[in-house]
Amino acid sequence: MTDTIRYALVRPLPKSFADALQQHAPLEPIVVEKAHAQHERYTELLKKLVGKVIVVAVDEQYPDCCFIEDTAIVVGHDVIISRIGAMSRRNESVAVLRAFQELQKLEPKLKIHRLLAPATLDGGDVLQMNGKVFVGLSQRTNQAAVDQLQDILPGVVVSIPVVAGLHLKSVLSALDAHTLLAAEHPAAKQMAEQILAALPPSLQNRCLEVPDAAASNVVRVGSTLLIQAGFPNSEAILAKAASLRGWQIETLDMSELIKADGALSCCSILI
Ligand code: CIR
Repeated sequence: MTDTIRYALVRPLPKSFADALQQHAPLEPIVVEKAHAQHERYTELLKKLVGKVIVVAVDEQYPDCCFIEDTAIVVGHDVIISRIGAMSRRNESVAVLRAFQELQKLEPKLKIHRLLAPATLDGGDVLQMNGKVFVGLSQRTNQAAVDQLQDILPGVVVSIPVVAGLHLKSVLSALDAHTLLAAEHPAAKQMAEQILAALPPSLQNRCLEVPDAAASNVVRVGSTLLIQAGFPNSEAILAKAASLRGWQIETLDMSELIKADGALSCCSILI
């Protein structure tokens, strides 16, 4: 997460969203209209907070295409188009590559790279914090992707085995350069310790825990912190952390996207 975000890429939620991949069937089925409204509110909020929101056209063949975070990562001026781990999602990145090629006309410093087979990587496994790029080795992201990223971004990539959740950021995110936010869960704690140990040393480095896994993934745009609605105990902790830093909180109800394992960060790429 950076402090000055100039662009956000989003992709609308398709009508086929009920067929999105799910690790476990939810108790209640996805209500697509509600999911659509939740995603719209997320997009409208980004439009208020970010200079320019680029909307990549929806593609009904890809029920998961609204989870655009998985298709690319941006580190400084380097854009890395990923090769998504799930076969049914792999070609979602084609339209995102085109959007970045268009953006490159406005921002010629952007350099576009592509991960190549056998690498697979989902952007949800990539956590950027204080100059480091942590890459979760998960069911979706493999060592070949880490190796290719190390060549593209020398000296900053650190791999972390994902021991819980779909992605590294299913149970973790960066609140600020020194504060990692993690779910109160032994596996999240284990991954958080490895991340803290690899950060540039500082007495300020710490981990803030929240009781709900869904609330551990937040998005910060400048001084606004986007958090999940519906988790009051976690919200109280996040509200205090935000107020200490002089930030405002915006709560977003993403209940229907959570049913398809979507976290808050997964619905945008912030540049
Ligand atoms: C999937 O299984 O790929 C989607 N249903 C969820 C992807 C969520 N992505 C993310 O949090 N970055």
